[in-house]
Amino acid sequence: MRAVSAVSAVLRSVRRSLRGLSLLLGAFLLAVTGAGVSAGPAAAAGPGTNHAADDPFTSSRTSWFRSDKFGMFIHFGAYSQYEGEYTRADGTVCRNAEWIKRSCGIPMAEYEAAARQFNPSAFDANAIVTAAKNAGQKYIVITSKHHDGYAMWPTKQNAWNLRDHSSFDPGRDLLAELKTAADAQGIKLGFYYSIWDWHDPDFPDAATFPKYRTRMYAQLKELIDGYDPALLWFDGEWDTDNPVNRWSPQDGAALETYLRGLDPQLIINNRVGKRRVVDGDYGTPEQEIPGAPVDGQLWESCMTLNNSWGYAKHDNNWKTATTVVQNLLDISSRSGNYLLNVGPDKLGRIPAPSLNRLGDVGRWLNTAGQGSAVYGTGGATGLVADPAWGAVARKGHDKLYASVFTPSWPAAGQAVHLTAKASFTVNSARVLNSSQTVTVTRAGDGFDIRPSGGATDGAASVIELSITPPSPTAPGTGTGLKAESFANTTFAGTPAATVTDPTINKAYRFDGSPAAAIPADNFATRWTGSIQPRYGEPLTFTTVSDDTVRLWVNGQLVIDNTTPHVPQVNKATVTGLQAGQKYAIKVEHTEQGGEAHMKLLWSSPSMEQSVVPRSQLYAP
Ligand code: FHN
Repeated sequence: MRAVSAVSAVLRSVRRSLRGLSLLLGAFLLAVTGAGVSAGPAAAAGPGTNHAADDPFTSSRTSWFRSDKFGMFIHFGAYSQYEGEYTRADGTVCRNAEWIKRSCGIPMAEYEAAARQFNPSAFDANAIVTAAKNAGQKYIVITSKHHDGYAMWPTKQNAWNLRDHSSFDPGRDLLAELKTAADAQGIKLGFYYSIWDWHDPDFPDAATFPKYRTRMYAQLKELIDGYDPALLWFDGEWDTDNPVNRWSPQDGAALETYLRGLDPQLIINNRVGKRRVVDGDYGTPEQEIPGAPVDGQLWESCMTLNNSWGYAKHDNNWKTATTVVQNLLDISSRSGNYLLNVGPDKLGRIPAPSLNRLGDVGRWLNTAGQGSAVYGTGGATGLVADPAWGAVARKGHDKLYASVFTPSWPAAGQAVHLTAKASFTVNSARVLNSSQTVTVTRAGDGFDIRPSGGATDGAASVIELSITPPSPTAPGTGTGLKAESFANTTFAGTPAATVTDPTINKAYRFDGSPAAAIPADNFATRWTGSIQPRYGEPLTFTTVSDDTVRLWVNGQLVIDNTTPHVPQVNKATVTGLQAGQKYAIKVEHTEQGGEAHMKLLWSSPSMEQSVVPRSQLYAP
């Protein structure tokens, strides 16, 4: 083992033992205080288990992900050997990338023979990480195993992998090289892993699927133990056939619990389950950009640079750097992440058109602090309307970054209008990368922003606004709400458990419940007490619930979803609440069978969505 990897292996084993200690500590504190700590969920299960480890919107565990914003997706595998083109026996040419085996009907034996020739000898981990870094991409997610089942690391679970079934140097470990290079350059590394597996003989049959699942767990443990990924990006979770995909919400819940038991710091996407708001830590819109922050979940938009995920030599339909910059600004302004893909060729080289565009994007981000409009930003869509002329992101307490997309830059003497959705003042404004002046005047429902000069860039020009936004009252001294849980769904009789709940953030899933004495089905919880807003603004409450939820605020029933449902989001906005005052709140949740979830989040023009924090909740 090379010295570097020996050191990193030692560091990983130290990290693993610390994980074990934190889990023991967490379990101990949970037993003593009932409040629990975000040591991450032990791989516990059964009645009394709440699988929600923390609030992904605010936890230290997800802090890097929420701040880094921009990542590189890499689709690279045995399919890359074809470079997107396959000539059938009848001479017709079939084109696809990572789906080429399926889409072009390549017999498995032939596909395996082609994989034997796979030799990504030119794969240069340092160059790839440098390309990501130069593009301003702060994390990398590479396919460790796509739908074809071919593992890009020396897995011990089968011989269908880059070490045992290729022409690649058996002394090399491509994922280890990437991990070393990423660590050296301060880039987080994550792995894509497809649940759906076209190659594993045990996948298709219900009787043998458990054997596949066991191998899958073992492979994921290999990846975590061997490479210490910061993130796992699952895929191939959807209902499909050929082969039939038996992956279920229960499978997703069990896998998520298993993985968080291995590494409580791991970030996991929602395709670990069935791509729902209750699965994993974040949603994964693909080839699209949501028009607003996603309710109830962090999110990351993944996109190709051309039209193919894997390398396809015929596909030269490249997005321009301008499009990429504007996508990134739109996504950041809506509190999302952007995972932009490259598909290395069969030798492992990122195509030049990809590198050129990524380099242009990086230059834009590195110019005159324009990256401030992306990194570490949150959505401003509470304070201002999302403008048609570009995107507005908020950074910290007093900065808005208004990025005007070049076609909308105002003509001489003209202005762009910014619609305010809350009361704030603009104290100063400057155009980054320019000495021109900017005048900001109140106008109608907001502000007119009038620059004195021209656009600074072909993609977007950034106007930094220094503002005085509404200020919050000091954090409260709350410790949570009174939670009375019943071993029935009608709140009848004496509660089986009564505690002070610091937050309403429950992922009971299929096996858990509010207390060990309460079975996993047919239970209810009523939370009562008072809530203390920190802003005197319209307050939007978001619930994520399964099976039913009712929410009263200040005596008003504002959410009333008593039709038993699968995980569902409900929202209600309450006006007239004063900052610092306490208002009665009551939440009723019932679980009638199957899965159970109950999460209460809030947001306001000045406050991005998060689980309502303990400090603002008071028991009666
Ligand atoms: O089928 C895959 C596809 O090949 C690619 O990996 C994308 C990337 O998100 N995911 C699936 C399609 O949704």
